[in-house]
Amino acid sequence: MEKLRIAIQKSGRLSEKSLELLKEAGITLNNGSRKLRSVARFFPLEVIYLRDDDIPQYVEDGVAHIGIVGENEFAEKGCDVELIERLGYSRCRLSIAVPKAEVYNGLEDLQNKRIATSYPVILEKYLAEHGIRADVHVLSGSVELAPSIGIAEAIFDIVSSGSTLISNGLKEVETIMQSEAVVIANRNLDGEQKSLVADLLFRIRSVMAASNNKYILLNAPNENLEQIIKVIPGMKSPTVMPLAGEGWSSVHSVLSEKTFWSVIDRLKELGAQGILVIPIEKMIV
Ligand code: PRT
Ligand code: ZN
Repeated sequence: MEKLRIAIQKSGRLSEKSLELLKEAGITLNNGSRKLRSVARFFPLEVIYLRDDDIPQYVEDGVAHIGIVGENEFAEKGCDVELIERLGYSRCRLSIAVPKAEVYNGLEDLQNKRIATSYPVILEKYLAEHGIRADVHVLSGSVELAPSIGIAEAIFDIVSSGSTLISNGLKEVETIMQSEAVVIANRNLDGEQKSLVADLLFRIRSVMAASNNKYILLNAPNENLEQIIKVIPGMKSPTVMPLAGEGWSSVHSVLSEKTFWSVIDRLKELGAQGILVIPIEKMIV
């Protein structure tokens, strides 16, 4: 049987989470990421480990059928591949920053300035769209040092917490894109490869849905039962069972992480008691 080939980052910010995601999807690899490739047990999958910069091209060329990469690399490389899933981890943004002491009133201030970056394609496209002519200076690393050593007046780089900017005396002035880990796929997969991708995505989505949701159990006073059920609609509708003690019911449901705290507050107002919240291992969506 043919194996699906997936490219993931060899070592870096995406590696650990990507391997963990495969593991939670029931895919055990026969060796660690120190190797160049490994073969999965229990699923016809082969993993190849690459630098993240190279992944879009390998997927376009079909050397790997799919890959996990930062959306920023996907956008920068401009390869003809399809973005098939967003994974929600390794989130960051790509922003323009200038020295802290500089007065900044808007994009016009960047006119004819020199901007250092490792992401020239994304930056040039943005500047062109906004009618700004600047000198884009490509650096492969340590971009945030550029202003202090006098090789650029501004930078365009990845920002996460923002502490790297602060420690280099810079301030973020424009956010150009948001990024997260994404799955990209070759555009010319055959039927068997497509069906393996669909199987893998199904597992990945079940893992993601489980981590985005919690199982909740609570005791509800019958007089507020209807309102409580409205607050926690669940996957279909909540399970409701009478309690031995009169006037109370036990309610079981699934809650989204996003609305979690506001729902809990509302449930308490409605007199819910004994609220238990339990992590979900897998959720078949
Ligand atoms: O060796 P290889 O080429 O594979 O790896 P790499 O060094 O190019 O990439 P790596 O491992 O650093 O990052 C991989 C991907 O993680 C990036 O392409 C982004 O999609 C994502 N990501 C998420 C980040 C960050 N967060 C991040 N904080 N990538 C880089 N950073 C760097 C940033 O460049 C800056 O120097 O962290 C610093 C900023 O962090 P804060 O928290 O101080 O703002
Ligand atoms: Zn890289």
